[in-house]
Amino acid sequence: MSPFQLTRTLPEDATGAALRTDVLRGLTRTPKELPPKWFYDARGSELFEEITRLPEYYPTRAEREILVARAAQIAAATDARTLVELGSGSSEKTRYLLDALDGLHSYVPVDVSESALTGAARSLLAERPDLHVHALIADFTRVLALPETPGPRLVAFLGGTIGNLLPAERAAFLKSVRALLAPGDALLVGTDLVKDERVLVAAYDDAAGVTAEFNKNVLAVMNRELGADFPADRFEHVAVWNAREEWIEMRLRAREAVSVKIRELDLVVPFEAGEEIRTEVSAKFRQEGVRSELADAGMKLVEWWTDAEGRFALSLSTA
Ligand code: AVJ
Repeated sequence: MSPFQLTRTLPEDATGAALRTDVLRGLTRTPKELPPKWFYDARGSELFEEITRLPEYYPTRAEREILVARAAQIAAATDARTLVELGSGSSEKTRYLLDALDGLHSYVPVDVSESALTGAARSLLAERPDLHVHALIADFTRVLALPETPGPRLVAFLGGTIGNLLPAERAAFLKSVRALLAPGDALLVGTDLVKDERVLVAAYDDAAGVTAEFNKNVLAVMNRELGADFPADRFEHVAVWNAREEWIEMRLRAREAVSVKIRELDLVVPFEAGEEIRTEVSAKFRQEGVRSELADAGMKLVEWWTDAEGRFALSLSTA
């Protein structure tokens, strides 16, 4: 029997309540905005998987290249007995770490998606019946309580998802992660790097239109979950590089004036022609910025690895 435990730290209806709050707040303010986490229903997760295979979307491949090259070094440097993975999703790239960590006792995947957690755990336990998998249904941006598993711990936050947090949110998040670390524990973070604007924009506005469909999926989520009537064909996908903030912004732009009803919020949301909803910020980093953000949260950057083309970085830091 494989030891598998699932702990729910979110109430069953937390997702529904959070969606209502975020939509009410985000669509009644100026400019309009929505948090990117609402892309990821089953369809959105499928579209994201498709994005990771697009020729223009390099981050997934670049990060995989680094993990393949550095997994043994990460294992030697951390000696981790517990791997905690924040926003684990399908846990696909985690395999390289799991395979390299010889003395690993426990794997703690943390995700808001119960289906992603159980699916990933099932296939993992088929291969590694010795491993203790303690999955947490939790929002990684909230303060976490981790199960009692043997140290040292390695906390991994891969994929560049940290770039979805705004600077103040990132600072708070890194402090809460720091609070999870005991002496000897480590944090592994994946960050996409600042590069040529054309390369960045193409990664978020692919020729096949998959990212456009992914972006518009949030409208389908609101239509289904909140009884809204967003006409997806009257919105267009926009991806722009914000050079001052050094982040990519995805937006949905109303092609013409439109008024949207959101039944479950008892709300009518008017859009002027050309008005936009900012649906995602995806920050791009430089080594010095990452070092100083980690330092501000009480951590020390000890390794910085990039892919051969210098597009993406994995950084290892200690408490
Ligand atoms: C999964 C958050 C890292 O920001 O690049 C991909 C999501 N958005 N294409 C990213 C995403 C548009 C992705 N992260």
